[in-house]
Formats: sequence, C-alpha cells, structure tokens
Amino acid sequence: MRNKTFAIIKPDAVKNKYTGKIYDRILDAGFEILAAKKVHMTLEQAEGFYSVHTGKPFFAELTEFMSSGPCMVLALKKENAVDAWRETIGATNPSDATDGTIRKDYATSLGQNAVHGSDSHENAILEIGFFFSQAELIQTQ
Ligand code: IDP
Ligand code: MG
Repeated sequence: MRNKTFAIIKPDAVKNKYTGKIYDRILDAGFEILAAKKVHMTLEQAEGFYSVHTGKPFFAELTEFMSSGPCMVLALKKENAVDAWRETIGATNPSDATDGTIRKDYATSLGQNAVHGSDSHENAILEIGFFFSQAELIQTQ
C-alpha cells in the first residue's frame, strides 16, 4: 500500500511557533500520525538526509539551515499519501504556493519553507527509516 509519507516541520516553523497550527493542518487534511518526534539534526545528519541534493548551489544553505535548530519529524498515513501531502504543503517556493497551503501561510522564504514532504513512495520509506525505528511506528490497520 502506498499510503505513507514523511514530513518535517522545519526549524523556521518550529521557531516561529507554527508547530501546533501545522499539526492541525495535518489532521484536518485527513492524515494519521504514525510517529512524531522533535530532533535537532547535526550538520552531518542534514547532509545525509539531503544527500540527493549534494553539489547543488543551495546544498550548504539548506543543510546549515536544517541543522540550525530543532524540527519535528513525522511519519504520516493517508491514501496516496505522498501526493496528498505535497498538495497540502504547496510549491517549494512559497511565492508560487497556492492559497490554503502550508507553505503559502507559514513559509519564510524559498530556503526556509516551513515543511518537507517526500517526493516518491520509495523515498518516503527511506526517509521514515532515516529517523524512525519499526518500534516507533504505531501501526494502524
Ligand atoms: P521540495 O522540498 O519541495 O521537495 P527540493 O527541490 O527537493 O524541494 O529542495 C529541497 C529543499 O531545498 C527545499 O524545500 C528548500 O528548502 C531548499 N531549496 C530548494 N531550492 C532552493 C534554492 O534555490 N535556494 C535555496 N534553497 C532551496
Ligand atoms: Mg524534495
């Protein structure tokens, strides 16, 4: 079943006290939270998580930002979860994000855009596994 995705409430949103508002968006959009925790990534962890972007011009900015403060990491469940979550968060650049999306309402900038969402089912499984053990994932039917 392709019903899981991985989300991060990024350091800008946690710092701006949007965690509760973004949890409301998650639940209102019909996602179930399978696991959630607060983490403060090291630079090395951020570089590992975003290794697909190694060598891109924004890599240093991105990994420094993602390790600059605590964030919330979440495993989410919903039918067609990857696409549903990306629709809920909106475009990468908040100035392109449509009304009612999380990035439109809570992002600070292109780099500091409030939330992460997996881009495929395969990456969602890898990203969930990057942060959570099987025992931490509360399975529902
Ligand atoms: P996504 O988060 O919407 O999947 P990606 O292209 O995978 O977007 O980029 C990962 C993250 O890297 C973005 O969410 C954003 O925080 C950051 N980022 C992407 N492009 C730029 C850029 O041109 N400048 C600065 N940061 C960027
Ligand atoms: Mg991406």
